[in-house]
Amino acid sequence: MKPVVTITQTFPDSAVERLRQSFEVRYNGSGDSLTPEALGKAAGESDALVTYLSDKIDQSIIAKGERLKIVANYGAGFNNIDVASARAQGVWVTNTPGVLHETTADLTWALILGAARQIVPADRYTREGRFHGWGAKLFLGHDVHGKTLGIIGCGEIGRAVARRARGFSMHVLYHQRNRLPAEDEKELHAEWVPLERVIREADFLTLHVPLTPETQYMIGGKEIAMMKSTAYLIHTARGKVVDDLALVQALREKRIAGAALDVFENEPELTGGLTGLDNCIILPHIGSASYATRETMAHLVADNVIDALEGREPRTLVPGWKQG
Ligand code: 8YV
Repeated sequence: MKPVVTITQTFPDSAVERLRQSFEVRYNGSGDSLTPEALGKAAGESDALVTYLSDKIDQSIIAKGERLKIVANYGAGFNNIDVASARAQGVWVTNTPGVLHETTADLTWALILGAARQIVPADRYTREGRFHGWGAKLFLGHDVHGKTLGIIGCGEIGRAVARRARGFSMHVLYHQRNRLPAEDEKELHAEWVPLERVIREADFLTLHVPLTPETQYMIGGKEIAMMKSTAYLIHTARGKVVDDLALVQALREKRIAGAALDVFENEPELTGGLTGLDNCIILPHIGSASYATRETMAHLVADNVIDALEGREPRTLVPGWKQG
């Protein structure tokens, strides 16, 4: 009997086919996530689960995985998985580091530029036939070049965002708990500052921390109140890092210039009031969504599954799996 691999959501064909060569693949290509019941059943019947950020792999699901060897997450973030429970049961947990940071940094920059220059409302205005001639005050925005970019979380994605800032002659401030080595700061032209300073001084404040108990609601009403009134909040990390209700309130009262969000607090549900704001761009969590990157991510997931099911340690175990 071939080992069973369940893929819980849509996945690139080439990676599905690759897994089918050696395993029995149960593939949910419907576009809808599995229900918790279906997920539990799949855990009980599979040797490997390929999961997504929308699959909550908690202790109750892991406990059903009697023959489960690996939960291979299709994404760099893995806050959807109870890693401690998996580890306690000897189930590997992997993610996809090293392959999506440049693509997510590109999207972050699309949001920085899009927010500053009102790309979305200006497009809407034009296509609605409201453009009747050039206007000196039409869609005035803020410059990006020469401004201060504030980065919270300077891992792979934060660093890729910082590197791009050089092309815009920006001053880059960053904050994270562990300061980067001096040579990295030098290469990135980035200056470490305390959290409060990065929030207060940024013209564009961009978030790149993972979601953990420490980072949940790291940006709430108090922090937003510290931001410049001309600043933008750019968010491509995990929804719950920001208190969306506080953000909606601040945007409504125009206490900051705007926001651009690829993620929301209760994804895919939109926080009340968000859609009525014209100073906010909202995207459906597409940070890593380029053809090439999603393909590369999928093959890294497949590598991990193949490693685990052939008895080798998977190549990209999540941080913390080994340390416990
Ligand atoms: C993934 C992401 O596509 O990698 C991440 O952490 O947020 C996205 O790029 C998403 O997690 C799908 O599971």
